[in-house]
Amino acid sequence: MFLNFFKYLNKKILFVILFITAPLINADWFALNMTRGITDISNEVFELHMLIFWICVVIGVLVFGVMFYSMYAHTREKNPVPATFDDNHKLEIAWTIIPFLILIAMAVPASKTLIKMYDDTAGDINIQVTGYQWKWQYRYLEDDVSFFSNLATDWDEINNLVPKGENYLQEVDEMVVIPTGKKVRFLITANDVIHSWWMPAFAIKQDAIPGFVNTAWTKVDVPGIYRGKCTELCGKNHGFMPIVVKVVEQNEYEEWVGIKKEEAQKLAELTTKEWTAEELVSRGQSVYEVNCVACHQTNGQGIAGIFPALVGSDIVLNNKERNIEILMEGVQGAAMNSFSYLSEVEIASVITYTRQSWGNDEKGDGEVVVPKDIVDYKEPKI
Ligand code: HEC
Ligand SMILES: [Cu+2]
Repeated sequence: MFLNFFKYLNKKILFVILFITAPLINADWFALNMTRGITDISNEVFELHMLIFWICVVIGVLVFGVMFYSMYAHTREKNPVPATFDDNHKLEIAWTIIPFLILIAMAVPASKTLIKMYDDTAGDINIQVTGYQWKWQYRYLEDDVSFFSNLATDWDEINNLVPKGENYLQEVDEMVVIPTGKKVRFLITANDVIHSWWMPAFAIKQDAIPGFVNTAWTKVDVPGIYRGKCTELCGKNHGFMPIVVKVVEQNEYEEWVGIKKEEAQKLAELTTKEWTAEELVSRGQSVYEVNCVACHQTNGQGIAGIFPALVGSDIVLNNKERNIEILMEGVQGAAMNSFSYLSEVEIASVITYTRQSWGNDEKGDGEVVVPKDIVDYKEPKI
């Protein structure tokens, strides 16, 4: 049967096979391989990967070689009288011992590297990484700096309305910044479902699991911007929570930390300040005029059947929690988008403005929403 196959392998068929495989020969096979990364560990991982790959290739060639040779050399035509021996102890011992030795030979270097990777002792810098649906939060434990890192790709690119940019789905509004030459330890966890923090250039891929803290570490010597993504299917926007790490020199890092601390300070001042209702209303009015009038109209009446009136709306009158939630999350499937990109002060003041204007203050509970309420809303609910 096997030989029959060759009999029919005439020139025409050969040509067809060549035609089909030619594009494969052209393909850039090296682009399919694992990348080398830029840290010592990632290089070790790459070397291990190649070592084991070649061991597999050699075993594959030997085993399939023996198999195909046997099929070819011992057909019934060539060997009408089959051999009658059954076992061969020497051979059996050999094919037990040799694979065992091969496994040991692979396990020793692999374990050495794994032990290095799983070193969970404190780093010079320790960053808590928390996965959210669908963004990452980073807390620099020593410096009390903390921020969310959101996808920065324009939704028009995602919806194919404009051409896609160079770092399509690989760009964020705030990068994680780390210095060169320092051991950075990541403490990886999640707030809602399981995510996974993957940074191929550092050979880090660690599950982010609610209630657990997994660790990973790196020491990078080459400044640059490195990109990764969430690699645990975590819901609708799983493909929209990239990871971007910017590695800079120590002095640049210190400068960045300084700016971050200052920002936090300013925000804390604004959010902890005692706001009066009047201050919020007057700020809120300008926020409303910029962001809301297009739909809800200057007089808060909306447009019947399309945009609901905020005047007399039960949510605006009596439901502070839902009011905040609508502004922060938007309404799925409706023109009401999330305004969470506004500052805490802007969101609180625009809500207060709608609750205090157009006679709403007399009909409803008239409760004021202060920036602190928005900060509390954003804080992870544990
Ligand atoms: C592009 C149009 C649009 C803009 C801009 C817009 N909204 Fe809305 N808004 C809507 C629509 C549509 C709904 C109804 C959503 C639903 O429940 O289906 C809505 C609902 C609401 C509700 C809930 C009302 C109720 O009774 O259900 C509030 C509160 C609200 N918007 C406040 C705001 C504020 C404050 C702004 C400005 C920061 C704003 N909206 C900007 C379209 C818009
Ligand atoms: Cu995720």
